[in-house]
Amino acid sequence: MALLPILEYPHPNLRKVARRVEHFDDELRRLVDDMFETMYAAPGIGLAATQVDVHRKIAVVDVSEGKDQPLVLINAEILEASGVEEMEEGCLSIPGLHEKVARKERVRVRYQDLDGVEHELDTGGLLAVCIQHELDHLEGRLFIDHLSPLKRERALKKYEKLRKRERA
Ligand code: GNR
Ligand code: NI
Repeated sequence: MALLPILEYPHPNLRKVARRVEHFDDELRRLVDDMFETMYAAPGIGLAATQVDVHRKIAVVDVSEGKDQPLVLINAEILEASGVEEMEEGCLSIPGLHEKVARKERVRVRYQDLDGVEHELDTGGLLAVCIQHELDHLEGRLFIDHLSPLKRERALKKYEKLRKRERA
């Protein structure tokens, strides 16, 4: 197991679009193990492969209180989405910035597990928001992309200040 470095905004590779996973092998298992370790250590409730500079459709999620409900989503797609929900989001790739984002309230997701077996999941609440956030990363999108131009401008200025303070 190993902690992986997380890319931070504005790293250009955060904009890359991930490709499908074709081989469900030991290399994939090792990467997923390392992604979980990195996510739990951060700590975070989700992590997309894009954030660790691997451009494959892989995301790990655990929104449980006890951090004991790991979920691996490979080649995930949203089949159906409904409703609207606003939630405050953060991102390990934009550390320190938290903004309200409007997302779909419920999603039906089709994905494969580590063995390549297909599953469907119908969910809402924090898990639905987190899944949408992670699938966005795999398409090169960040939560700030969902803000209005004005809010996004303000958020990025805030982030710049946070960064400068951290470097000082
Ligand atoms: O740890 C995380 N918290 C979070 C809170 C609200 C909505 C989404 C998230 S995901 C984030 C971890 C992360 O950056 N995943 O890509
Ligand atoms: Ni994120």
